[in-house]
Amino acid sequence: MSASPGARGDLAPRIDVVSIFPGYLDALDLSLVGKARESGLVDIAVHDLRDVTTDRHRTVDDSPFGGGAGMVMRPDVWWSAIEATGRRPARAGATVAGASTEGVDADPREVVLLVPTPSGARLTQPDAHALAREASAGDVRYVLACGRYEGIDARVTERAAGDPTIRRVQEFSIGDYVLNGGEVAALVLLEAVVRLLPGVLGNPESIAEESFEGDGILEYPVYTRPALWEGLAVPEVLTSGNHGAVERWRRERALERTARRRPDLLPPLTVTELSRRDLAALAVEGVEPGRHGRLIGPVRVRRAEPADAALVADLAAMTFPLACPDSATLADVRRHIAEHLSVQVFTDYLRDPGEVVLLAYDDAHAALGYALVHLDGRGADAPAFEGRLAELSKCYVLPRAQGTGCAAELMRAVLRAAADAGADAVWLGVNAQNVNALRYYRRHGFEPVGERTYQVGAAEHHDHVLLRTLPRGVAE
Ligand code: JB8
Repeated sequence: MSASPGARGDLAPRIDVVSIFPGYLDALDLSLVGKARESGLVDIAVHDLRDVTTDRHRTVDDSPFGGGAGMVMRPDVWWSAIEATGRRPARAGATVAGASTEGVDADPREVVLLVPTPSGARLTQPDAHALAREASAGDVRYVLACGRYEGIDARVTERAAGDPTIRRVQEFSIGDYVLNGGEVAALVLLEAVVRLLPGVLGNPESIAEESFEGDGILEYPVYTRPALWEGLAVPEVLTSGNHGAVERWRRERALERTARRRPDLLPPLTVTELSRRDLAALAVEGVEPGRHGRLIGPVRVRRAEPADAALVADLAAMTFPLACPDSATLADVRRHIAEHLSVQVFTDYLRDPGEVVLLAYDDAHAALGYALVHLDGRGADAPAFEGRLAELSKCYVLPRAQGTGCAAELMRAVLRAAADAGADAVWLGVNAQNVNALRYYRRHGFEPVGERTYQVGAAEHHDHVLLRTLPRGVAE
């Protein structure tokens, strides 16, 4: 039986790695990848780029056109090296690994050129699966081109992309940091892909349990003997023998970790694929389904900056109409937005040290809500109050974030900002028909103290005036 049943017979997945430091790739002799190579499950060859040079100094670089620091790798040298990998004969699978190459035809497979670079697209677990699947189909081989210095002359990938023997050029990055060259990134890609090749892992089921697999969340924490170590006990559920309870505990820890450490991984999870227990575990971390069924949170709040003016004006224009009573006309609402919620108006607020604009957001949504606090709240409609008064002029969240705890997070930040600025109380006006907003303010300690009229376009609306005192000298 062939170890790698490919479309072209028994060719093992092949990767040629080219580098000026082939020694970096010695690690490919070790461990799981080393064993996979020995048993013929994968055919990896490492080449020294300098082997294709013809000058006495074996030159691979030159100074950059347009000036600047450092050196650039020469396109002619790289192209020779890529072409040379095709003259290495294809090696069959497990049965003839390491056989003589004499009298064997050059490798017939199409090439995928893989180029590690900080400017490439981020390599993900789904990418690793796609490469492993493609590699085992048997009609493609890979060339991994490891650059150094300031990188490889850009015409190499351009030339490769236009070559009929090259299926694809894939420039990839392993993360947002800069290495001295592509070798370590190449090792990362190889390790991620080779372990997914058929027959490489002893127990392929173990893959499904790992981080980024299945629904793409982080893995739960793991424990082994001794059950008590350095005064630290293994979580009791794991020694209970109750498999259902173990499964639930692991799922909760995985969701908890993901919400805390990698909230960016949550958006693909939707309400339909989450159990009530899942949702409860996420709620503990401040993550709740929004109206659109996607998860929102953990919600963060920050001070908006002048650069956020357009973002805040958009939020204001989207949310204001929803807070108006049915009697408001579209023309009046539009006039109000144009006059009082424009980018210019918010730019002025954001530059004014007497105004605080807060933005609620989460990892996946640029903005979820905003609040505007006038630190000097002694305006015409202000209630009588002995002490320093701030006005909560605006406090809105997008409909999709309603019912997620976003508004509560925003209110906490509002009260903290007012208290930090020395206010003794915060007041606000709210449309008398906006029962949801009234309930929300009452829930956060605001009490009705009066009435006022509020102008929207040409129409006068009836507002309740609410007041909440702040605990003296405490920011929290
Ligand atoms: C020169 O950070 B990296 C990376 C850095 C590099 C080169 C390739 C990859 C070539 N510097 O992924």
